[in-house]
Amino acid sequence: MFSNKEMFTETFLQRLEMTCGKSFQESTKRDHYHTLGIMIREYVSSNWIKTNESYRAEKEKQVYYLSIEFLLGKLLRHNLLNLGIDDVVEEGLKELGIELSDLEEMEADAALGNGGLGRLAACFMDSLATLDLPGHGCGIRYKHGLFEQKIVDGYQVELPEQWLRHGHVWEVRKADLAVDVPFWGRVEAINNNGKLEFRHLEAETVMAVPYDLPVVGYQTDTVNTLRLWSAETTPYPINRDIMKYKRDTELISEFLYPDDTHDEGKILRLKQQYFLVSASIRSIVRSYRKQHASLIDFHKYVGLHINDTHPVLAIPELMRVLIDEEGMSWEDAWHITTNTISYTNHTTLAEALEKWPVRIFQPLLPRIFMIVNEINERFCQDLWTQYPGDWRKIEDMAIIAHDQVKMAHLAIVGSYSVNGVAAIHTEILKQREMNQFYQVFPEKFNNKTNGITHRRWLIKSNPKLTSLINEGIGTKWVNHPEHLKELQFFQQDSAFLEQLYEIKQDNKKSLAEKIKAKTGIVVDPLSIFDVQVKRLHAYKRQLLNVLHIMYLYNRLKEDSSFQMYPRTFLFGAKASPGYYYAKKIIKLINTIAEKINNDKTVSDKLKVVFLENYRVSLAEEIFPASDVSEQISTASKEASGTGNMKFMMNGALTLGTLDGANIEIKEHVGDDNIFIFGLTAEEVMNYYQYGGYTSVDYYHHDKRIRQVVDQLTNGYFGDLDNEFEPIHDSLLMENDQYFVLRDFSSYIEAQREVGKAYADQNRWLKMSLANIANSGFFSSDRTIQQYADDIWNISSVKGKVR
Ligand code: 26V
Repeated sequence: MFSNKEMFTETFLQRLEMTCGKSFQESTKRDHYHTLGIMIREYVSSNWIKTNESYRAEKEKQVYYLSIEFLLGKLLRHNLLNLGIDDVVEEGLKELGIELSDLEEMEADAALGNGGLGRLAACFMDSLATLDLPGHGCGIRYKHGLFEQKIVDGYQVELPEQWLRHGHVWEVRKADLAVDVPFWGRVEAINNNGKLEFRHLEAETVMAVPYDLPVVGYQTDTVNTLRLWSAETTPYPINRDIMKYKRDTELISEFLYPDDTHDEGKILRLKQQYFLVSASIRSIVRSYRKQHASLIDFHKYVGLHINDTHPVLAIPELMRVLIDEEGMSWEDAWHITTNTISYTNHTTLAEALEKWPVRIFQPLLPRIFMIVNEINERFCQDLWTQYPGDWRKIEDMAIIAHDQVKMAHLAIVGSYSVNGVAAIHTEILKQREMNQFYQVFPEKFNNKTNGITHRRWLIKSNPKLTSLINEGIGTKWVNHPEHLKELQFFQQDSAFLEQLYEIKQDNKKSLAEKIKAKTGIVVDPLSIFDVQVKRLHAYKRQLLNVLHIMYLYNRLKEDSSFQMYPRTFLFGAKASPGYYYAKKIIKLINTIAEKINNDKTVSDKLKVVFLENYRVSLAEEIFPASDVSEQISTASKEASGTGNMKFMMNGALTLGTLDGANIEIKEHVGDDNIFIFGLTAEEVMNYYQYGGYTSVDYYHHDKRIRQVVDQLTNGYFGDLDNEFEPIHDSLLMENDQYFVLRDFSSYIEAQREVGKAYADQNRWLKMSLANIANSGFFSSDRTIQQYADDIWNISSVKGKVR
């Protein structure tokens, strides 16, 4: 049906009538979108079935990527591109007077994630299928993804996200494959001929129903599966209060990351985690059992990867299945489990490391708690043998201590591989945060620097740049992105550089139009587009960026001879609903934007725009239109960053600290093609360890700092009832935990260099080209190949399949 334009239009019209029950004349864009989606899914389904059949026939080892987040975004154009039918479809639709881009507008972003961690999982799905690797995703089908952000009077307002309102055309509900997941109740031990057996009684059972999404690889027949679980009531609940049971059950897959500041939210979060792993493992084991008589070789055929600690209950859950359901000994079960599970750490921030109070964990998951307890006791015994008498060490490293279950400790002890997501992050894990574990299990630790799929973040989102690259170096880079390096041949080619310039300008104009339409603000595409888009967090230091803008504004107002290249500062960020400080920063950005954008005396130099509701689909419009990539986290805090890679691949230059993957970006582009400033991770960690930083000194000794900090509270940007006092206090009273003032002067300096470099267009274009040319390393294809080779031990099934 997609082999040529005519066949496509004919089938499309037929299907439209069949699926929507309307004539073409009556039909809407939504009907067209829906019909096209169904056609594509149908087209994919025979390869989907074949892929699964061949995996079974070949008994290929399968890897399951367990993640509480999958930030997929839109799938229509992505699927068309991967299937290689985007041109046929686009042209066919045109014949019918339909614009493909209009249909894309109909699709809601699948926003089942908060930020980098969830988007990484989505990029990995794409790379696994494209590299013909037998790897699948397991997640939760949240009814409401990440909230929709509105800015009202400068403040963030959260609305429930409604991606399922019109259905999700890519999913297939598989009600016959539902599994039961038990909560609460009690465990009874029975002596069966001298062998202790455990039964979980009086549990409240939830039915997990899978919804499968096909994961289509690029130019390959491989179609993997992303299985998202939805919580439903079982047909025969034993419960007294049926309404409460229904509410409690459906709540499990209702929202992504409910607020967990209170116990009720905490229980729900833990329920979600067990729901995900238990449903996934039950269904994996069920299909495994159809192929294998026993589970004794399970680890040879199945890998379970846990994306951060959220799915770490996979460890005790697999133990439970092997012991309670398969009747294995603890030792056999432990051997299998610790050869099945691998774990990625995504942060060293203490407040983000998960711990669960025993008072919540034990009653909710009584059997799982017993198993975690046993794992802990055996681990502590081992430590005692290795470090006899060292109570302190055992207390520090225990999985359960002070009535808390430490999920990261469980993850390290119960898995065979622990990886960080950028070289420096892994070093910090090994040498600092997880050093005690590194000493016990050095062989487990390894690095896998993150990557992004160039198919979405370059080919799909920046078609003009893609064409230019193809004209220059052919298309080999599409399958082997390291070939982007060949673009360096054009360093001296002024015609090529000129085209690169034109493309960036076109992309900036499109974004400028969008900004005008959305906000009414007019921005000049000839100004530098200086962009910071990412979750809002103190450690990412959006505040440093804002203070610098205030500084520029002050200079412009006070010194008529002050020279600067015109700039447009763009922000996009969601603040977690309970994160008070982060919300203040959003209000601050909007407050200074209001004043600056309405001041005619600076309007040819400075604009500030906060883009509402930052999400995958908006990101795809921003990266191609950016000149400067703000990666200004406090060194040592950003595990990797992946936005930095998306900017680079689209020719934006990084202005950043020596943190996360910025360091590797610098190594790949060279020192001359990046702007680095600020403290090193080493210096930051030394300050934390030994003290020596007094933010107030910087305030007193640098009048640029004094001026902007004072302006937070003196009404300069409008009289706002001490609105920004908490920010002011974080800098001066709480000694500026993220070293904003410490790095301020160095940042101003680096920003000045950016302006100077941009003013020399030829120099800038060469730098930009060097960034694109060296971005191949940051393709998630490279990352996933490393996971496949070094951690999972799986290989391409190309040729082996069918
Ligand atoms: C979560 C939270 C939640 C509670 C408030 C504080 C806080 C701070 C950080 C986090 C992050 C959790 C893990 C995470 O999302 N890590 C991100 O993973 C990306 C993919 O590996 C990586 O590029 C980012 O640097 C890292 O922050």
